Amino acid sequence: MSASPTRGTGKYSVFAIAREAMRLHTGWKRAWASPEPKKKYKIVIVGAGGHGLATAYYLGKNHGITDVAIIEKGWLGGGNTGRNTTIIRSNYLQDASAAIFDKSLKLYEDLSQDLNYNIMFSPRGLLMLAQTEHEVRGYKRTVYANQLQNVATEWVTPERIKDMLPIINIDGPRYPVLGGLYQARGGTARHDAVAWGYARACSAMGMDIIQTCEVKGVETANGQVRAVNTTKGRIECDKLAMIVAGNSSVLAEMAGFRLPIESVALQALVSEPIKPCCDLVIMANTVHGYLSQSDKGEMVIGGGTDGFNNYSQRGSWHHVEETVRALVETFPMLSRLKMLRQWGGIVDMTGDRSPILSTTPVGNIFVNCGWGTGGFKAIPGSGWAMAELVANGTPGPLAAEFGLNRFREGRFIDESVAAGVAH
Ligand code: FAD
Ligand code: PYC
Repeated sequence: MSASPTRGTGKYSVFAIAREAMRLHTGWKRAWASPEPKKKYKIVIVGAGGHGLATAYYLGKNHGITDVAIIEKGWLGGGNTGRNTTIIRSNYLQDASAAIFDKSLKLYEDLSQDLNYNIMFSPRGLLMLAQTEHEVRGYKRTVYANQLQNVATEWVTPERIKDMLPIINIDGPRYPVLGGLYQARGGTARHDAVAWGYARACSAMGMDIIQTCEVKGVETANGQVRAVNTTKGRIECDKLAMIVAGNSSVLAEMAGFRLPIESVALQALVSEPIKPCCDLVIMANTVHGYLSQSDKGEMVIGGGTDGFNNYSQRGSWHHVEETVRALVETFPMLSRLKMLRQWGGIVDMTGDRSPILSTTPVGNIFVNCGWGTGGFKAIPGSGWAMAELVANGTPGPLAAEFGLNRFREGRFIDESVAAGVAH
């Protein structure tokens, strides 16, 4: 079934399932290898979240570079990639954002086939509710901008919203629903599967994914990186890509430069499972809440970020209450649900709420961070653009606007409204 016992698993298919069924599923191979690090790699990527793994994948697929290690201090996908609420959309305002987020959405549409791994992409439709006049103006502006960007979104009336989603109360006394920004191609995917699918493909290409290996130091000389010092020893590299989300400032400090990033926890929670009642992804940004229903039937719910900077990867009681209280006027049925569990992830916020894909003051170090509360949807597009940047040493068209120099030059890409999550 596979060329090597530790690299790749052969093609997943109906025939493979049938064959394994015949031999009681004893023939499946591990989806990715777990090697010890080599002394040196051409490219070392720190962070085996979605963005790090996707960068590695497109380095191999688009640029033919496979001498790559992806180093992860915990387990792959165990950071924000495995902690998010999986919303995928591309209804951003600025042209540079629409380009990278829509590229990402297009890659998501075929990703299961491309990776030969079911990422459970579910383009069920995404609706952002307008509950103040200010939001009506803002979202209509986004619809017009999206038309110019060839991103299909539309303005929908409260009556159509009620038709689409019977559980909604559009006549709330404080925040009635005045309309919404709808993207039919938006939806969700299984977050772990995105990480696992990319990891399997990277491993099959011969790349090393090294888990439980923390980068503790970055060795530089003459403005170039030489090696990283890790809990599994020193690893040399020709180029280093730092893709560590909420830990980006910590890594940058090791290499001797600063990033305009603040780290803060974003929390989410799920309810007990119930019958299907919500086949859209809904964001209610005025009240700071959003929800969708998982395949298991749980209502997946999130709110705004914590109100203070922190590195906490856990939930807090008051957040459950605040978030559900905010949503109950518009979704009264939530008041009758038991909440099952909650968690948090450390998100990496920039001042303009747009990401950084950039060269750095150290010649051969590249950084990808600042996706903040919204980077799950960007994983394929970001990986594609970052691979181009790392392979060529200069950004391609998708990454060009997202360099660090924009903060020095005042060319902000303001997406604080489109981010859709209160910070
Ligand atoms: P991560 O997945 O965090 O990966 C970074 C990795 O780097 C981690 O695994 C970490 O362990 C590793 N690392 C850090 N330091 C070191 C070190 N020194 N050495 C080695 N490894 C290191 N986005 C959306 O688009 N839609 C959503 O619905 C959505 N909901 C969210 C809900 C929550 C509760 C949270 C927390 C985030 C949400 N996001 C959402 C944001 C999204 O999850 C992130 O933007 C995205 O997952 C970031 O991916 P990443 O690969 O950059 O980071
Ligand atoms: O970016 O769409 C988003 C999002 C929704 C919830 C958290 N982030």
